Amino acid sequence: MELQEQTTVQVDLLKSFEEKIGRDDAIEPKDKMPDAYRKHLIRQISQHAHSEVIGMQPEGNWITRAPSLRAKQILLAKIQDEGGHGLYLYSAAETLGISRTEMIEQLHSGKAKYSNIFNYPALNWADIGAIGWLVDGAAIVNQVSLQRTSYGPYSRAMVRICKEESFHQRQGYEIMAKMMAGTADQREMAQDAMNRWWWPALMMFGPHDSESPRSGDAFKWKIKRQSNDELRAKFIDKTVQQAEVIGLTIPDKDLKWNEARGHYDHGPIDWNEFYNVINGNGPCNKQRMDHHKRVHAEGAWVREAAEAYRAKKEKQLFQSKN
Ligand code: FAQ
Repeated sequence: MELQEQTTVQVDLLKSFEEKIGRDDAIEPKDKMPDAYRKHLIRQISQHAHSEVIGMQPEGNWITRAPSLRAKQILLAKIQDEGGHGLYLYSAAETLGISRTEMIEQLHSGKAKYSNIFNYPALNWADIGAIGWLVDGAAIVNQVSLQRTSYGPYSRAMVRICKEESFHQRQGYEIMAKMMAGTADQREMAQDAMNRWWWPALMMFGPHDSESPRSGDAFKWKIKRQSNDELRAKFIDKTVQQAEVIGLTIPDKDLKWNEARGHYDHGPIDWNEFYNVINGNGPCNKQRMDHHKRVHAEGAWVREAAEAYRAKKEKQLFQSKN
C-alpha cells in the first residue's frame, strides 16, 4: 500500500473509533483503536487487577484469627471474590494484547502501580471491618461509574464485580456495627480503625482533578465518566451518614455540610503521604511485593503443569484429526 493510502486508512479508522465513542457504543477487542487508548486501558486495567490481588494480603492475615466460624466463612468468601476480580480484570487487559506474564513483570519491577490502600497494615479485627466498609465502599463508588466505561470487556467485568463488592461492603459494615454495639474496648477499636483507614480511603480516588494528569484522555475517550473529586465527594456523603448511624466519628474536624455544593466539605488530604505510598515507600509496600514475588515463584509448577496439559490436549486433538 502506498504511504498516502495507508494514511487515509488510518484516518478513516480513527474516525470510526471517534464516532463510536461519540455514540456511546462500546469499543470491543477487535475494533480498531488508537494506540494511546489501548495503552491507557492496559495501564488502568492491569493496575486495577493488581490491586484486587494484592488486596487479598491484608485480609488474608485474618482468616485464621476471625472471631467466629461464621466470620471466617464470610471473610474467606470475600477474599476469594477479590482473587476472582483480579482474574476477570487480567483477562480484560489480555484482550488488549498484553500477556499475564508481562503484567506480573511490570508489577514486580515497580512499573505498574496498585492501589495505595493496600500498603497499610491490618492490625486487628476492627481493621477487617474498616477495610470491607471503607475500602470496598470506596471501590464500589468508583466501579459503579466504571460500569459505563467505553471499553466493553472492562465495563462488563465491572457489572459483575460491583454485585460482589456490595456484599463485601456490608460484611465490613456489619463488623463495625457489631463492635460499636459491644463493649467500650470494642468501640474504641472500631473508632481507632476508622481513624487510620479514613484518609487513605479518600486517597483511593486519586489526586484532585486539577492534579490528575490522566484525566484529560480518560474523559475524551469516556474511560472515566466521573472525576476523581466527584467520586470522592459521593463516597464521603454516603459514608458520613453510615458512620452516624452506628456512632462512629469521622476523623476530620473540617468536615461540614455545604448546602450550596450539596456535598460535605472536607479537610486537606495529605498528598505527600499519598505520593510516598504509591512510589513504594508506604508502611507495607516491601512486605506486599516480597510476598507476591515469593508466592508467584512457588506457583511456577502450577503454571508449568497447566501448560504441559494444554500441549498434551492439543497434540491429542491434532492426532485424532489426522
Ligand atoms: N493508588 O491521573 P490520575 C479494590 C496514580 S479495587 C495508586 O488521577 P487515573 C477492591 C495513577 O495510577 C482498588 N496509584 O490517574 C478491593 C497515576 O499514575 P500512573 C483499585 C494511584 O488513572 C477491596 C497517578 O497516580 N481500583 O480496592 C491512585 O486517571 C478490598 C495520577 O493519577 C482501581 O484501580 C491510587 N489510589 O485515576 C480489593 C479502579 N490514584 O498510572 C481487595 C480503576 C491515582 O500514571 C480488598 N482505576 N494513582 O503511573 C481508576 O479508576 C483510576 O485509575 C484512578 C486514578 C481513579 C485510581
